[in-house]
Order: sequence, then C-alpha cells, then structure tokens
Amino acid sequence: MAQRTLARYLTDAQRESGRESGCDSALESPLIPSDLKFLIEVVSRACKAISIAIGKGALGGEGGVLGEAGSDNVQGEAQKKLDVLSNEILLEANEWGGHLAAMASEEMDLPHLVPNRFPKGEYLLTFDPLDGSSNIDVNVSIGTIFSVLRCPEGADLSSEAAAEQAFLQPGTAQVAAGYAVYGPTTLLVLTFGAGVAVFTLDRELGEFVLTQENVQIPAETKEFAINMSNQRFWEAPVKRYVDEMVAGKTGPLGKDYNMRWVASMVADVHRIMTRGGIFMYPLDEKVRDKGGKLRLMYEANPMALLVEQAGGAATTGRQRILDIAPQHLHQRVPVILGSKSEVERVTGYHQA
Ligand code: P6P
Repeated sequence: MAQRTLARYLTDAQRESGRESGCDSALESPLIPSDLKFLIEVVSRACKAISIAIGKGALGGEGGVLGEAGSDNVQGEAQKKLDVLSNEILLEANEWGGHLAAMASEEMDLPHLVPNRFPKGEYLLTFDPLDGSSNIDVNVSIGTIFSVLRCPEGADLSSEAAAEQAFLQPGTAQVAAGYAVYGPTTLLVLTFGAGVAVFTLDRELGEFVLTQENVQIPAETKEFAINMSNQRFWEAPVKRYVDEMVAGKTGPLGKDYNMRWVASMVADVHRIMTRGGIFMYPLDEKVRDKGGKLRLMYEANPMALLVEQAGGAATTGRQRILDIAPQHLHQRVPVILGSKSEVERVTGYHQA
C-alpha cells in the first residue's frame, strides 16, 4: 500500500468521520474540520523546519545554533538560541493562515495575537517550542509539544494581556494535541481525541509518513522515570512508591524495575508511548511554592491527552490532569503519567 503521508491521513480522517456520522459530506461534520487539518499541517511544517535547524548544530548560522541566546524566558530560565529560533518558526508559520486567533508559548510572557493584517480563525495554539533544551548542547533528543483549543465565542482579544483568559480552559477542552521528538528520527505524534498516530519524517520526501496507528501503552511496566536527585524533597507517597520499585523482587511489587531519565519530557513520554512505563515529576519541597516543575497548558495537558488516548493515565497524584481548571497561562503542576496500573497505584498512595 502506498505510504500514507500526514496530508493523506488527515484527509482520510475527514472523509471517514463524514461517512460515520451519516452526513452527506465530510465537510458537514468532520472529525477534523478543514481549518484544524490546515493548522496541523502548518505545525508539522514548522516542526520539520525546527528539525532541520537542530540538525545543523554547531554548523548552523553565525557561530552555530547551539549555546545561550543571552536572554531569559518568562520562567526565568536562560534561553538557548534554538529556544528562541523554534519559537519564531512556530509564530511565523502560524500567524498568516487564518486558522488561529492567538498563540501562547513557554518562551513568551503573554499570548501572541494574530496581527490584524491577517484574518483570525477559531483556534488557539499553545506550545513549548523546544522542550528539554538543556539537552541541545549535548546532542540528546529534544522536542516540540503543542495543544489546540477552540477560541471561546466573544473572547476578549483586545490585547495580549486580555487574551490570556481565552486560553484558560481545562485539558478536556483540547481538540488536538501532539509532539515532535527530534531524535535519531524525527517523529510527529498526534491525537484528535480518537486515538494516537505516529508519523516518521521521510527526509528524502520531506513529508511525515504514517508509521503507527492506535498506539496503546501497556498497562503494566517495569520501567520508571523520575529525577532521583530530588529524592530528599519528595512527598511520602512518592518516596514509598519509588522505594518499592527500587526494592524490586525483594519488595512488595515482586518484580525488578529499570530506571530511565532523559530530562526531555518528550523523549521520556515517547518511550512510554512505545513500551510503557511511568513518568513522574511530582510535587516536591523544591518546587512546592511554584506548584510543580512542568507547565500545565503546553506540557502536562497535551501529554495527558495523548497518554489517555493511548490507554494510559495522567494525574498530579491527587487529581486527573485534564480536569484541572487553569488559573494562569504558565501555571505549573505535578505530573505522573504512563501505564495505567502504575499511575493508579501511586495516585492511590496519595489518597492513603
Ligand atoms: P530536571 C525540561 O527542562 C523539562 O521541562 C522537561 O522536559 C523535563 O522532563 C524536565 O524539565 C527535566 O527537569 O529537573 O530533571 O532538569
């Protein structure tokens, strides 16, 4: 069978949903409305451009694309040149198409409104343009994470500050979510709320090609991901759970576990999407005053939707991530996600 490119996959999904809903044409009630299909294609092209820029490393641009940008982001974190470049690529790719009303990024304090010279569309896009940037200079996998929301009717888009309110929707309101992982291959992993599909970048074709559909995370696992150097800061339920896994066969879980920690959420989550596991960046004494380490709107929510769509689970330890009512754009939350039975176990310890 001919390779199914992303464009073909999106078109098929649009037509299939039209037939399922019994409507005369997919245009009446597609699972993937044409503007959303266009949005995803634009984001996928931006991810291809980011992948190419990253691949140049020290050879790209004046003095290469590695190293510090000499500025800090809204989180107070030093920005890498590629953080800034990836953010610009996503902004420029998405602002002219007429499918978006506004965008929000980890790298920008306020939302970016679509300039008045372009038509505004019905969607909002949030993204972490380059997640895991501490790994850029040491050539370890990094990624782009994005989430798509509908812009509420009558949203106040009179200013960037006013626009923040339009984004403050729970993760269950997402109409699409995805990530690109820039590793040995560049992958695009997507969901529209009806399962998870994986596309591999064919660099000769210059297209993302479908390589996996209906991703399923194994409910059981023998692999956990957490930054062990924070152990002394953990809350008791996490301490108990990790101690039990480290005890392995000799402990109450009766099996040995393996540990991985890439320090790129995208890479750790993709491993879990591929072979199971549990990823934890829990609340701890070090990040308690900020509410957690990872950001809700463009890290936790998109990853939680993808993981749940692949049969996994995603909580803060105390509640389902997708149910959280956001209070502000750059809100941080604890994240425990992956194989369902493991997430339920450690979440249960928080209730004990
Ligand atoms: P630590 C990257 O900066 C990130 O936001 C996630 O991608 C990653 O999982 C986490 O932070 C790593 O945090 O404290 O281990 O450096």
